[in-house]
Amino acid sequence: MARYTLHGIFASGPTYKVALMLRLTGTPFDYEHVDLRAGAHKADAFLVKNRYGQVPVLEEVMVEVLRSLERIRLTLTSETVR
Ligand SMILES: N[C@@H](CCC(=O)N[C@@H](CS)C(=O)NCC(=O)O)C(=O)O
Repeated sequence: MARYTLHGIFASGPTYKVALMLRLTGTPFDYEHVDLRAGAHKADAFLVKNRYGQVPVLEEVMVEVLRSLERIRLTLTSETVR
C-alpha cells in the first residue's frame, strides 16, 4: 500500500495533472478508478473524501497508520504460523 492514493478517472484532465506531478516527482502512489458514469463520485463513501463529489482526490494514508497495520499484519502472521 502506497502512502498516497489517487482517486480519479483516466479521461479527466485534473486527474491526469495530479498523476503527472506524482510521476515527475517519483512519488509512489496507488490509483483507484472512480466510475463517474455509475455515479460513484456522488456516493456517500466518496463524498467523505470530497464533499463536492469531484475527482481527483489525492488521499494520504498517515505513515503511523501504515506502521500500525504492518504491526497487526506481523502479529497475525506469527500467530497463524504457531
Ligand atoms: N476544481 C477541480 C475540478 C475537478 C473537476 O472538474 N472534475 C470533474 C472531472 S474532470 C468531475 O469530477 N466532474 C464530476 C462532477 O462535477 O459531478 C479540480 O481542478 O480539481
